[in-house]
Amino acid sequence: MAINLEKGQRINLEKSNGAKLTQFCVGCNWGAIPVRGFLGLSRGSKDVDLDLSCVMLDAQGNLCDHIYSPLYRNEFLQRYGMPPGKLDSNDRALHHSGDDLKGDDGGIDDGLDNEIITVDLSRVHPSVDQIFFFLNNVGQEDFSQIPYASIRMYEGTPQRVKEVFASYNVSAQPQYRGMKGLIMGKLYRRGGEWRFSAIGDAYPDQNLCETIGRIITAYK
Ligand SMILES: [Ca+2]
Ligand SMILES: [Ca+2]
Repeated sequence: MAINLEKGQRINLEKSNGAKLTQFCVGCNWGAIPVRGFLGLSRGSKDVDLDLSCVMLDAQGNLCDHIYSPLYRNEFLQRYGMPPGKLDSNDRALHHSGDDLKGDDGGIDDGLDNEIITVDLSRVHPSVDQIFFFLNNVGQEDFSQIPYASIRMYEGTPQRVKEVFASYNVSAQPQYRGMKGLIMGKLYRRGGEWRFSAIGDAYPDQNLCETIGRIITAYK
């Protein structure tokens, strides 16, 4: 049974059969906003560009690696002192499937995640102590306007979900009005083992650099 994550919940990465979860996907599935015209007839949909990203901190809370879209302009990133975007962690333990700019067409759930980060905890560099996963909305909308958006951890591949370990629903709720950045949760080391903490804090951040700054200052 998949765990329905709740804000603040901490879980160890142990499956129901007692085995440890070490290779898995963190995926985000979301829909474009359906646009209705005259008499409620469908007029297509408005694209929604969410970005699933992660940053790695060392034991001192310093930023030591990152994964976010290479489509972010360097001039923009440099203003915040952030390096260029990339889809692989330096240790190759984490890989991003690529920037989806639209969401599911017509807001019709295809059941597949639009952006996925694959994780192999056995390959994470020893200096990485925490890995924060977060979501930013690049467009004008806030999370309350998106028909559905959820984040889940599962075994399998980006194309084929084998077993969902945990999931977290992040959209279409009144408390997300005005919110454009969501710190989903973090993987962290404790006593030589990896654990996961569901953070679930939403903020009116205008871009991912604001969210990264927030993680470094307030969550380390
Ligand atoms: Ca995106
Ligand atoms: Ca989808």
